[in-house]
Amino acid sequence: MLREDGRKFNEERKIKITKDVNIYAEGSVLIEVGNTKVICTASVSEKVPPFLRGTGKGWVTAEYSMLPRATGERNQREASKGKLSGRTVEIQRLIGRALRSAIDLEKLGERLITIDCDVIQADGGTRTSSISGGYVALALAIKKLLKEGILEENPIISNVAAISVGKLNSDLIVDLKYSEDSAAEVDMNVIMNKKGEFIEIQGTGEEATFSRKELNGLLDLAESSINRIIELQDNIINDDELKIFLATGNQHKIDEITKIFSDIKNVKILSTKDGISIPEVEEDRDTFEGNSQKKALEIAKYLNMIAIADDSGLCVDALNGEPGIYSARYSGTGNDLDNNNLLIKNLQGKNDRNAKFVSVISLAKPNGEVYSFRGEIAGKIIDEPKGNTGFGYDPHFFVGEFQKTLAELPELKNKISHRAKALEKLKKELKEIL
Ligand code: ITT
Repeated sequence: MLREDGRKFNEERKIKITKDVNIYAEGSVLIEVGNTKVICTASVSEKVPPFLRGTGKGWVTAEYSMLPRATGERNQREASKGKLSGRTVEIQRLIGRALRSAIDLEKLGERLITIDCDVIQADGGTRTSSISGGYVALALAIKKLLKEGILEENPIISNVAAISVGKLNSDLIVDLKYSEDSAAEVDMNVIMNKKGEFIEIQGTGEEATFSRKELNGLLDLAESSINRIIELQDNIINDDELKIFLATGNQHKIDEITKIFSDIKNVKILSTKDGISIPEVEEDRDTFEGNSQKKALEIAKYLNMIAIADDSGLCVDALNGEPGIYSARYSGTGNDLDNNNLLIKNLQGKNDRNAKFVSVISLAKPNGEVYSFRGEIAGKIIDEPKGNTGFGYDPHFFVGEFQKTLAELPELKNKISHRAKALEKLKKELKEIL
């Protein structure tokens, strides 16, 4: 069944959220759901309603209105009537309740956030669009308060989004435009959070009824659609984050580097774990620097995104610096256990066990600029493996200062390792480079 605008039953209209549409409000968006357009602003005030004064708790409230020509025929402004309609009061209470559930009011502290939702064009779903857009405005305002240090702790509990569902000509459909809404037998607004919990369901049969089975079907439609809206909300809220792709196929490196980077604000590390696939880069240079730069540059150009790569390895004194840049392929199988066995075999009868791990991290921009940072850690190779964390040669790499191998130092490794040291240097320069 195709609907009058060609959509499938489970397809919401095209949703576009444009942020920062108002230079004064702490958070603002224009949300467009098909032809429905709503401006949502979030305004922060240090004054709370009287019932909260002195409690340390904050409040989130909402106001809703429609511009006179938001509809096919001009509506008189409620201001000129001097009275809010019952519909307006009901809708703004709903928006306020929904958005309050997104926030830990204690953590917000004694301040008031007012979400104003002004419909500039209505084609059904204005209250649900106000909630989905209002949440983004609210989250942007909170982000600003955190950035300015006015809030120390993030009070957001969860995204909140809403969509309409209904029954039209006995079919269950999602996101009703006005013409569908006015003909629908059943009409329902569903508000949910990111945890998949319901905040409110308003469902009515209009001269019709609906079965339990249909109710379940409607909620399923709403849930899928809300999940998509929440993903969109997050993309908009976080799109000032600089995305850096971590060009490695080594899952351990991804874990270590992502952790070490996690304290940098406004940078999001993406990797193959985010479903982005990258081509294999041949490591044919004869230094860590050369291979590291090659990996970063090729992937930065391929993805048209800033990329970082790590080329690392173990250099053992008694083996003239081997396995070095060949560390991953030392035994030829690419398997950690085989590499370790070969290393210990080649060290038999040798007393000098001094070794170092080297990591060269390179950051490359798609325009070909590249920056490299080297980190090293000294240790000794022991014959018997110890510990079961980390990867590669870690169980044989004994760190004198801690009398343990790197595989026995899960927390500490990310502070003392060659990789951590190279990344610390990169972090210091990051602002300058970008
Ligand atoms: P990518 O090239 O895809 O990043 P890779 O594992 O092939 O992954 P390298 O070419 O840089 O990476 O080889 C690094 C090898 O050096 C790695 O496979 C280990 O054998 C060893 N190595 C590097 N860092 C290590 C660490 O922190 N602990 C243990 N072994 C490490």
